[in-house]
Amino acid sequence: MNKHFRWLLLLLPLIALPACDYSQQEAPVVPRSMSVTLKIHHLHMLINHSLQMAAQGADMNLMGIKHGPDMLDKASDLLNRAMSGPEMANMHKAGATDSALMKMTHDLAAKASELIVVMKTLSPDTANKQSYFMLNHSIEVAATGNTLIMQGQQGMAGDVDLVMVNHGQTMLGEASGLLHDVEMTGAYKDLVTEVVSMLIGIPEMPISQNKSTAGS
Ligand SMILES: [Cu+2]
Repeated sequence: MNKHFRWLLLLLPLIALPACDYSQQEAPVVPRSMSVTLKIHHLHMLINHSLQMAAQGADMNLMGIKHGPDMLDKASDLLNRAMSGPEMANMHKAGATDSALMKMTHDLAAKASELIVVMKTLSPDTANKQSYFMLNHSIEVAATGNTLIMQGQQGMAGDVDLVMVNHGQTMLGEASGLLHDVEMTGAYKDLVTEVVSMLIGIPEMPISQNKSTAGS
């Protein structure tokens, strides 16, 4: 056996050890100075990801791909986990209930879960499939744009932050362009339009809010 390869085998358990240890630890203690706004923005990003998964699941339902329902269930699970987990409960216990951003996040989650319920009813028999594909793509694009902007706003990556924010804005523009081009009218389009307009509005930036919300 090659000498170096033997060394590698010996080292493997050592490399794995810290990872195992970490998984048995309690959740990391959140510093008191952590911005509540930043935490809500991250929960908001999880909602965005849930919407991205849901849009893909809805497309799969329309195409009759068997993973569609599973994907939509996972999207619902993630949404519930983000909104009903101990992290959100702790923020509410600490009195972070009244902020505009908290309200917006709850409104978005409620509307997203309403949309996912309807997405679960889509099937290859659904009429106007092309319009549904465009609407689902609009959701996906808007959710991605929203996340890019919030990540760029965190000020973690110097001059790249602006690239993130700018591209996020481009994607939000793309999402509303897609909506505009969909000729189909009705409940599904209305619901998608409401979710997309919520994703276009991001009222508070973590950086500018850090001072006012720190320690709360
Ligand atoms: Cu909340």
